[in-house]
Amino acid sequence: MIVKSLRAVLLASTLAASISGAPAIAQPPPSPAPTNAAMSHAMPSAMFTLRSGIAQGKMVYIGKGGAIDGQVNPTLMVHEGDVVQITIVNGEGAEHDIALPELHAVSQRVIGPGASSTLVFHANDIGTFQYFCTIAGHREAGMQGMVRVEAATPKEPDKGVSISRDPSDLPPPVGERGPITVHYALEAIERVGRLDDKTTYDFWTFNGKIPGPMMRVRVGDTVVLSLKNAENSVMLHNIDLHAVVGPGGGAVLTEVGPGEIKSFTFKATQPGLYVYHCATPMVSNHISNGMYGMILVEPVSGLPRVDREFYVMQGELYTAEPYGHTGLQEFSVDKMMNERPEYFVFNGAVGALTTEHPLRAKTGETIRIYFGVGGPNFTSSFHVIGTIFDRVYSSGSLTSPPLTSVQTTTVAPGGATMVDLTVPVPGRYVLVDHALTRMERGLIGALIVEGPANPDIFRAGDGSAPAAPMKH
Ligand SMILES: [Cu+2]
Repeated sequence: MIVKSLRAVLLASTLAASISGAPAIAQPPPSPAPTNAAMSHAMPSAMFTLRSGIAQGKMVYIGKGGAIDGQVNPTLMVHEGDVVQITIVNGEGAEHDIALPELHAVSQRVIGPGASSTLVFHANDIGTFQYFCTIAGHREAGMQGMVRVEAATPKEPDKGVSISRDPSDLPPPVGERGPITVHYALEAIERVGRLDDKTTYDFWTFNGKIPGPMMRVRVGDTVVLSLKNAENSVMLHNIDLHAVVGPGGGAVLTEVGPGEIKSFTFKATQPGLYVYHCATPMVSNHISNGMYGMILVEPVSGLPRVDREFYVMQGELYTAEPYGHTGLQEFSVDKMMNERPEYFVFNGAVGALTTEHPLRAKTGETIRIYFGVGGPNFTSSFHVIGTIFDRVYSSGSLTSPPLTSVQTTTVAPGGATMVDLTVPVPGRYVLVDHALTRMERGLIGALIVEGPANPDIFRAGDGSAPAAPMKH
């Protein structure tokens, strides 16, 4: 009778996989259990262990480990598509097995305390399926439960780590002091990060963020700069600083392979706001992938004080798939050679300065933005919608008098500008490159200004027509 019922199950189990678990001292079934070669290679994505035992006077399966630990005849929750592995352990000594005939799966019998056996099946259909012991009378005595297969939750694409530097992450003013020696340690880090919601990219960075760290010294300072290339990098990297007077701006002296570290020393001879970047060939590729930042060399007397300072850089990315593609975007050398970027970004990623790190200030505060273009190729027409720059230190020159009352300022690739503004009216102001098509490719930032309304300067009309129509 036992043999007959087991045979019935086995005959029905055309896809059954019966894999003995260690220590497997299970007695072989009366006829060989069919195996599925493909199945035996599949890695289980849901695993359960059930121990036979007695509970409330009944013969049962008891969950062992995980969410089912200690539960009597637990319901095993899995997802559609899971490769499910169930191990049965003989807990009390009587002969048992476990079978799911509807899923064409049955284990070997376990005989004697501690014996175990494992079955594996694919949960291909959504629904509820009975498991039970096929030994005569055991199911009726209590050894039965359910496997519930639920719809698979769609896998969220990997969002990636943030590579966007917070624009308020910059050093404080140098202050009143004479020239000193300043040490900076940079590290070239290649990392997959968030380019957009649902889009990632294999960025190359200085210190893991875009832009790289802002350095801030005084004219006359001596800078000792070390560049390490991370152990797990694939590429060579270096650094070329536009504040440096010397061959390659330091690039040759700092070329480092993975795991290497090199340093060089330079004197900050001229005040200004300067871009730095990696200059390893193909240079434009290294820059586009995120290897740019700025160094501010303050004049002897320092800069006029302001209430808030921000650090923003613009760049563009050349990806194989169009803007908006979901998943990992690959670099496209063809698009780069044709100067056809898919993405334009402030601080490395779409949304970096809107959802992630918007700029924040209060009405009437003096606001300064250190703005640079990493590029590598596109000039920015930098503008903050709804404001006028009080002062623009064009081309990052801090020794020339600033332009005043400027709407939009041109910033070259590998160039910078320092702009001062005040915002008397509260609201959300938008940072753009006024080549506004680029807004549709990710180039947008937000300056959120809080404070009392200022109707003298800005207010809504009452809907009536003007008393004196405009004459031409
Ligand atoms: Cu590089």
